[in-house]
Amino acid sequence: MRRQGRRAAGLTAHDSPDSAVDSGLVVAAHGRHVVVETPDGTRVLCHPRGKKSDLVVGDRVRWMLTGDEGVIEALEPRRNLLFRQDEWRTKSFAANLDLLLVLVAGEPVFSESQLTRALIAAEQAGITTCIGLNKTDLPAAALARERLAPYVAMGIQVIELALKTDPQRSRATLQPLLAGKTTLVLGPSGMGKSTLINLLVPQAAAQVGEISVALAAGRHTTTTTTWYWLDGTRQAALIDSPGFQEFGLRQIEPPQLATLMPDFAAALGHCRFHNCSHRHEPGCGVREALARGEIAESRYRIYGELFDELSTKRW
Ligand SMILES: Nc1nc2c(ncn2[C@@H]2O[C@H](COP(=O)(O)OP(=O)(O)O)[C@@H](O)[C@H]2O)c(=O)[nH]1
Ligand SMILES: [Mg+2]
Ligand SMILES: [Zn+2]
Repeated sequence: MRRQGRRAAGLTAHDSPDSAVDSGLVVAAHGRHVVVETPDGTRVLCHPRGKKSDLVVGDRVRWMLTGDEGVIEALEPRRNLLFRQDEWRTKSFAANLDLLLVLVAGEPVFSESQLTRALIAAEQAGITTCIGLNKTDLPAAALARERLAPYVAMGIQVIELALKTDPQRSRATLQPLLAGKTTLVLGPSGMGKSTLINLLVPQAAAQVGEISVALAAGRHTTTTTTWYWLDGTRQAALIDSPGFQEFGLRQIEPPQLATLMPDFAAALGHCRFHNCSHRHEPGCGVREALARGEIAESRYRIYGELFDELSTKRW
């Protein structure tokens, strides 16, 4: 009753006398169940005020304890948000990221289209990206390395990992990259995401268990985005997120596409037509770059597929 009175009076966190409204970090979210971690590391099950909830892992919130549980009072402005969007819905991965790490491998063969989609979404969201080539112990790594050459050339960091067969070297490669950052790990299944989490987060299983208890929805946790601290001082974190398949990019307008692909962006400004689609127009700087080998054929093919996909009518 007292809390309601204060809210009705329009008081904010700053003028509440006993700081009943606290800051917190969303470490798991499943529908209207949100696990919030306080600055001292306590985790509280919270529910958003109101019907609609669009909170995601990585969100900073203001929340208030009511009984054993909490109510989310406000969402702090997001630095960034990584999401995918198909014709029907938007799916958010996480917010306030420093790095997106996309895991790929030679076996199973990774989809370059999926990789490109993730990189484009991150570019649009203003998030730095890195590609982790895992399973470099396998012969198939040679071809994967070749397929990644265009990405190295366009300035994306590509690191080599053998998470299972050379965990020590892999950890030594990853640690400086991840230090002090919030990193989202994405990758098609089979690339080694779980191996990576288990290598870097010894308490991973326990942390997941704790969250599934808090969410009271154990059966859902494998499909839930999860936040893991990498160190006791809680400076570095990994976010494991499912849902890499069907990476829709409907948030992007077709003319914007080339500007979000660094190898294409470098060739822009040399086209005869200012609204060049880089598909068939004469005097196209992008296609000249393709002819000179500065843009890889695979990238040009993926660009064309994406351009068509984003150009079709939505319904
Ligand atoms: N040869 C090899 N296999 C690996 C490596 N890392 C992971 N694997 C294997 O690849 C399979 C998929 O790994 P997992 O971590 O479950 O992939 P996830 O589906 O991305 O979570 C498992 O059988 C792992 O043991 C590696 O560096 N080399
Ligand atoms: Mg897995
Ligand atoms: Zn052009």
